[in-house]
Amino acid sequence: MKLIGSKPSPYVRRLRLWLAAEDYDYVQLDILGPEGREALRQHTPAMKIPVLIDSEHTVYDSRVIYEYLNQKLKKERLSWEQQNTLTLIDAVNDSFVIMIMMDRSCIDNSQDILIANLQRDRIEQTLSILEQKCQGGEFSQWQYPAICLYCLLDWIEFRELYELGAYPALQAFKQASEAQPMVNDTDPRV
Ligand SMILES: N[C@@H](CCC(=O)N[C@@H](CS)C(=O)NCC(=O)O)C(=O)O
Repeated sequence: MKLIGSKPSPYVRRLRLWLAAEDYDYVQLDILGPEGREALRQHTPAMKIPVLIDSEHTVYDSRVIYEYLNQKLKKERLSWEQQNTLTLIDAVNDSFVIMIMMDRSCIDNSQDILIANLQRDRIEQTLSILEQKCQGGEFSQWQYPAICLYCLLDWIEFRELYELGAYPALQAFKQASEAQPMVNDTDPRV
């Protein structure tokens, strides 16, 4: 079994943390460099990481890879509420990716323009709900939703995307999660 990813990607890191106790090969690419793009093209027309290759199956998208592996490894069962939480985490993560891509394309993402306003609205709404869920104990077990949340929060800090001072429960959760397996080994700063 082979996971294709990159070190900074929070979508890849979540799977690496969730698979901390499993035996598999990890292939790291620079997806914006010419060699990495060529390698990625061999595995997915969507040109996004992560990609999982497991004998005859090639699986795209972290959520689908999680479902595929969870069915295979029978690690945990998520409630519909937890599935919704995953959707919220993905939504805010995707919004931050759009903001970064605007910035890298020399589009000022602090402007009052539709694409930036939509992302800011989603980020504000979603982080508030995640703060409430965290206060309510929804991330007390180190299951996939907690792992995804940790990867999002640490990536926000790493990329200096947002000031999380208004979300004390999320900050405390992030700090407490730093002792979990593979967190140090997958730190994008190292
Ligand atoms: N929904 C996808 C999102 C994956 C994603 O956006 N990955 C980024 C890296 S963090 C990527 O590959 N971006 C390349 C691109 O957008 O061209 C998932 O959960 O796997």
